[in-house]
Amino acid sequence: MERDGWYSEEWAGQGSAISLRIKEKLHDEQSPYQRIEIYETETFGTLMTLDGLVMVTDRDNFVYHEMMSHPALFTHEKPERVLIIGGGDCGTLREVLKHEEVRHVDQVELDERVTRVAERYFPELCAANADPRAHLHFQDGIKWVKDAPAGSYDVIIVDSTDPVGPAAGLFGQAFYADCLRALARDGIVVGQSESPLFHAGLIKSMHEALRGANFLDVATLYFPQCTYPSGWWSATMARRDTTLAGFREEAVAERDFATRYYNDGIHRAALASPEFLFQSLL
Ligand code: AG3
Repeated sequence: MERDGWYSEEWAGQGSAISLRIKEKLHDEQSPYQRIEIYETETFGTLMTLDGLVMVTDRDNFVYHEMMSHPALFTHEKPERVLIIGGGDCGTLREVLKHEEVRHVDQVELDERVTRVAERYFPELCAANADPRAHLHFQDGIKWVKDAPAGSYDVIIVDSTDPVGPAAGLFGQAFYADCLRALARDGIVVGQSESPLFHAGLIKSMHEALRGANFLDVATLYFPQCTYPSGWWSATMARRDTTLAGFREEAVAERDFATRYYNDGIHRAALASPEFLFQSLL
């Protein structure tokens, strides 16, 4: 919502909102799936919203995109084949492609317009799109995973919108069972899992659905995301055959690429569960 030079996303039932001061609106279109808007903010750079919900700002998207990719990729021993569901702004794809072990990435985004608009307004997030390892597909991710050959991915990243509308199926047990089948041995799925403060019930239901789909271990990563509901966000990982405890710490220390949020200490700290969630997730 735009009013008096401010863009606001209000959270029904939570009595709160995030507001950013806007310089100008740069783009507004209705795609076949959703309304895509781009604003130039005063202090957060460019902002993309989908159906009025904040997806990306220049200033803080690095936290989310790094936490959606590096913990899972540094936990897996050798992540070669990666699938990204959603992720149309390509920020997660860019982080994944920083890993030299990665040989092939399929990104399956429903709405091609999100990617085309991101290419124009977030060129730095799309900078790696021409990498020969990256394969962009514009279709339904749920169907893609259902049709994927068994054992065809090492890591599946679900970079989705909130669990409403077309994204709702990405949080359910049937989808996770398809992910389990599409993952190779020791494979990991990680999905954005909303706000620990506002949506603890969703995080709990994701844990149950992932365990119900036969994943051996499930763990949630917590991190700040100041432009998303409550300013506090999470990603939930699940692993087919082995535990999620431990990661390739030496590879993190010796990585030959830059990160701005993720490092080994953040990886360990992000896995620590706040007491109220720890109790409800047991
Ligand atoms: N994924 C969106 C997270 C949901 C944000 N929700 C909200 N603002 N109500 C973001 C895509 C980034 N690649």
